[in-house]
Amino acid sequence: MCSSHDGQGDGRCFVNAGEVDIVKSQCLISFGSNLGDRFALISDAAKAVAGLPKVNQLQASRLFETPPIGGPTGQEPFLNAVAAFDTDASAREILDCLQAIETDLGRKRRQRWGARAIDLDVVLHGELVGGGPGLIVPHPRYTARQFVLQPACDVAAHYRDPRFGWTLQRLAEHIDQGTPSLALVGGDQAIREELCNRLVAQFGITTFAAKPLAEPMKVVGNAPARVSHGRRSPDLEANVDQAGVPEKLSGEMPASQGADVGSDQVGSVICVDPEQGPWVSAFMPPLPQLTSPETASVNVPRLVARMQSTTDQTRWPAPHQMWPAGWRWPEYRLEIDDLDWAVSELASALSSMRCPVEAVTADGGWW
Ligand code: A4P
Ligand code: MG
Repeated sequence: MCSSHDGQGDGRCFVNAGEVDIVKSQCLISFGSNLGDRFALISDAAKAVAGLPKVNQLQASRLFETPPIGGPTGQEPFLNAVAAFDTDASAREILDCLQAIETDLGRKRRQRWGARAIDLDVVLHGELVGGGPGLIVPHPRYTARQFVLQPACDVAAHYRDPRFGWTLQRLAEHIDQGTPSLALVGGDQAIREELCNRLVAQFGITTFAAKPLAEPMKVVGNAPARVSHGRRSPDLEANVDQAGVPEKLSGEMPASQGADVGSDQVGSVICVDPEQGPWVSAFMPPLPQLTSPETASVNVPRLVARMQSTTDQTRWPAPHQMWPAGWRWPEYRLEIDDLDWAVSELASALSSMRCPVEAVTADGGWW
């Protein structure tokens, strides 16, 4: 999509404008509306974004109708779409512009995840993993949302998530396979168990508790592996579950980049009845090699839900805290400051992996 002579293959390109090299990023934004004249609102929003001075070559997806996921009951269906464009504006500048457009179009913020005239989010911005106060990029929830991923496949199927490197096409297909499922990682074991207990009690979701392991483990590449000071290869092929599947674990990063995890963070292989429906584990099961057909198995979590506590001072944790180097499995970022909210968000994430997404236009020319 970048028109420069000097594409970097990483979502950025450099355009030589006389003396100065301007870095252009590939940006993906999402549109949602489920209040008022949805079609007029969403097309006015797309026109306004396309008219911004630093937005180049905007391409819109088809428009899709989708049932509301999460939030108060009784909401109308959404119209959803995405747009991809090149820009030399920062993600912060784009968000500021999107919020100004939302305000111009009459958005009132009454209730989180409540019905809204127009919602404009920054999904991806080049290689950015970060943001600042009030800005999180990549968007923390998009990896679970077919109402973002399906439209994204129209115009940005080849974009890659900078955290784990998968294309959006692969991510959309991955979410659609197997069974909606999440493996909780990070935070305290007690909180992960508490979230699972509440998911069972409130939503009847199948959950798996962690079994303590006999020996300390660390995460290497995207999988738990024995802690060792020796050569890496035997460790990378170790299976953490003695009674488990003889699946080779993948190890794409040097062991030194593995994230240390407590022995309560990894557990045994998941064994789900294919009819059982969505599940959540309070631990990280061993993951198959990324190229293995086993990635589609019902026993493999679709996403790793990384739990994150925030404070007023650090609403925005440093990116390395959220996404330590070495992870190669798609992630979902979950704030756990409010456990009630976190439980409903997990249930919504599972629903949004399979929410029906119906195209209502033949192409992206609706605006
Ligand atoms: N913010 C942080 N990062 C970003 C980002 N990357 N892009 C902050 C946009 N905003 C970001 O957003 C809340 C705060 O998020 C803002 O202050 C902004 O600085 P908001 O738009 O004021 O409120 P919201 O949209 O209700 O909250 P939130 O948490 O952004 O909700 P989501 O994730 O956008 O989900 N079901 C269907 N079918 N279709 C939908 O489009 N959307 C939602 C809302 C729920 N269910 C849906 C849909
Ligand atoms: Mg929003």
